Amino acid sequence: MARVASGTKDGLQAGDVAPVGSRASEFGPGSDATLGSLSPGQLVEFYRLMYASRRIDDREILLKRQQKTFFQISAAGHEALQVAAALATRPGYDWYLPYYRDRALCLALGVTAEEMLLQAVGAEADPASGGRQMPCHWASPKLNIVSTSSSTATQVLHAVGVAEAGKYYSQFPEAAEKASGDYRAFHDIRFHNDEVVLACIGEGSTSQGEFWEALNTASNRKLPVVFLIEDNGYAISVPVEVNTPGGNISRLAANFPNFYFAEIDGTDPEASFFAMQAAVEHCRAGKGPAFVHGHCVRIYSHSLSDDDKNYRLREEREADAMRDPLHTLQMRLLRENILSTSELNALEQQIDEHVAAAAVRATSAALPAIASIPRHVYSEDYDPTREELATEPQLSKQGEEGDRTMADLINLCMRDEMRRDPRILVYGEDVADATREEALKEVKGKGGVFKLTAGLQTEFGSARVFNSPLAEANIVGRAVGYAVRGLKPIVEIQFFDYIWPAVHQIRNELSVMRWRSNGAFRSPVVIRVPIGGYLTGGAIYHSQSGESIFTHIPGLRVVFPSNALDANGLLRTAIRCDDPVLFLEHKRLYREPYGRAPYPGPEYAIPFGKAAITRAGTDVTIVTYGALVPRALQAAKKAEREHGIQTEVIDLRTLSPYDWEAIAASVKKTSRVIVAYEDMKSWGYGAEIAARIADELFEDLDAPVKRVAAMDTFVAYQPLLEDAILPQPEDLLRAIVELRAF
Ligand SMILES: Cc1ncc(C[n+]2csc(CCOP(=O)(O)OP(=O)(O)O)c2C)c(N)n1
Ligand SMILES: [Mg+2]
Repeated sequence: MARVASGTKDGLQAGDVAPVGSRASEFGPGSDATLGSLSPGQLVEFYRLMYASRRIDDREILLKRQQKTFFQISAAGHEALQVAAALATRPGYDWYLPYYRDRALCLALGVTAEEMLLQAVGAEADPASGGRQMPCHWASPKLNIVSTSSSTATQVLHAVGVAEAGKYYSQFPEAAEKASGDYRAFHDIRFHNDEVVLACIGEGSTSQGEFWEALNTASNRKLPVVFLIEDNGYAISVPVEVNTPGGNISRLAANFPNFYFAEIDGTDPEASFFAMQAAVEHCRAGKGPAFVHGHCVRIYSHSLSDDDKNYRLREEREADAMRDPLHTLQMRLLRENILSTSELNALEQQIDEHVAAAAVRATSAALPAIASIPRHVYSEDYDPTREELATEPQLSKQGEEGDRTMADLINLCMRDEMRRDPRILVYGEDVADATREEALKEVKGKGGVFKLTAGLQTEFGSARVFNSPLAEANIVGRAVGYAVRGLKPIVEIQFFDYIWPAVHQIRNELSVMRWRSNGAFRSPVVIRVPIGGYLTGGAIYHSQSGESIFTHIPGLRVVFPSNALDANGLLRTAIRCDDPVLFLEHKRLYREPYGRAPYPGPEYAIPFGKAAITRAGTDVTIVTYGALVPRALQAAKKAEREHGIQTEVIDLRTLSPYDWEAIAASVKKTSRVIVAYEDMKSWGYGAEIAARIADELFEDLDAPVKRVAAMDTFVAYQPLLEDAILPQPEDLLRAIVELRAF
């Protein structure tokens, strides 16, 4: 008979719970199981891990009742499936994107009881988050457990990106080499050609679009991702039939190409282990992803904040209790004389004592210092605002280059950076020259709807520049996965108007990855987004602004250049830095005669947070950015010509961080200030700037702070309406004159 799982273990111990056997000995070379059944030693190993997981849950529940912890969610009923998933994979070699119910999985991978309880009490030494995340929000760089959030289903897209990153390094091993001077200095790359990624999710969460977006790409690209569906029949109080038409997720997923599928009793260690093992083998062999659907039970309520007696019948709860995998395995160990009662008691007692001791240590551990709160909002290693980053443009000697548009200089920046850094890849909707490469022998190629990525696929190949599915969360979620493994995705959202499906990933994942993992994981992605109106017919869905939604997100840098040279220099800083950057490109400025510049060479960079004084003046200050910069200049010229008013125009260039010193210096000089922005006036970006000026520069003001912005409505198609809705130079001129009169 075939032997089980030989030669796949790397000797890591499963957690620190009672050393009765170890995964290395029981599941490694020389294990004595036969295919389809686990050996007595392996069953004991399962029990040891499952029992320890349950006891940690119970200890946490006790601590919560004693008000020493603040939230509790358990793995009770899922333990067999989770332990099977851990034992069929290799921690520190394979990659893990678990969810909040995966205590037994993480315990079996090597997270210790004490580490779990440190998180539950919110201790400084909590290795997953330093007291920032709820219990069971896993992260372990050593074990390759990527930091997880509370959001349901976001993690499966990360898993896809993590798997793609592994394939990318296998194809381009030179990309894994360390480099200095940019973000690469801070990312150590590990990869294996046959690594597998495990993505876990509850059955309710499979309703999320992000789940289907992940299956799409994993299937299309034949990625080594095992999707483990932990189906306990409920999403809090909502039963499976509400989330899954027909009540069975396997039936719905069954037609995705390239998958290995298994539907099993997730309370049965053997069924779970052998399904997981076959799934992992399918993935390791490069045949594609796998879908393991395990039917579990939920022994406790959804969390300690829920009481399932309010919505489940007693018979149903009792039927679940009869299938409790911990009790059924315990009975089996006794019935089959694998352990005697006294051996079982000794094993359990040892674990009980171990967990109790861990709880004593965790509850007396130091708490995080208040002063530590801002740490890891942004990179502590690479400061993109530092003055030394600034360089002078290197104009070509012959001077034959001529002036280039903003679109040209953004494209050339990506080209130059891709030449120097093999970790950069570019994807999004329509960004490739042509997905069907053979077409490029005869046609010019697309290269983006605004042609910003034109020629990049042709120069760098389809592995580095490619089209994504038409799914914005897919674009950003995968990028998070790429970036946590040290790659640098530059992704394009085709229009700002369609960024909204990706906002969940941007707000809850991309921007907070570093802070929530206390610096252990980072996702420094560059998201390029064409934004704004003044298009004459752009209408509601091609004219939107909305930058303040994103400047309101800690952890995210927001850049908004107004001219070709700034776009080139700021994009370079965005690419080289170690923070996620939202790079907003005004569509109307892409090919305007205003702001064109010669190619500044491949090293031109501008630090973040440094405004440009685009026009000096003494009477009134306009603080602005983007397409309002040329409009403000027009108004300023007219104000001088017609009214003799000297207006200073400040182009912020980056919105988060922004250059407060430049604003303050100008306001102190002019004592009159207009904050001008293209977005709707109420709640817009300028509201914060205006509030801060009123707060900190009150003494310097001779007039109220004025905002010039769009009407509080949508942008209409008819140009007459569009003109009236968006702020125009005449509006600015009127405001300048009004302010001067104070
Ligand atoms: C995007 C999102 N929506 C809602 C929630 C609140 N929520 C947390 S868990 C949960 C139910 C998840 O059920 P399921 O996927 O079946 O996993 P289970 O908890 O049953 O293991 C809900 C609605 C959330 N965390 N994230
Ligand atoms: Mg569920």
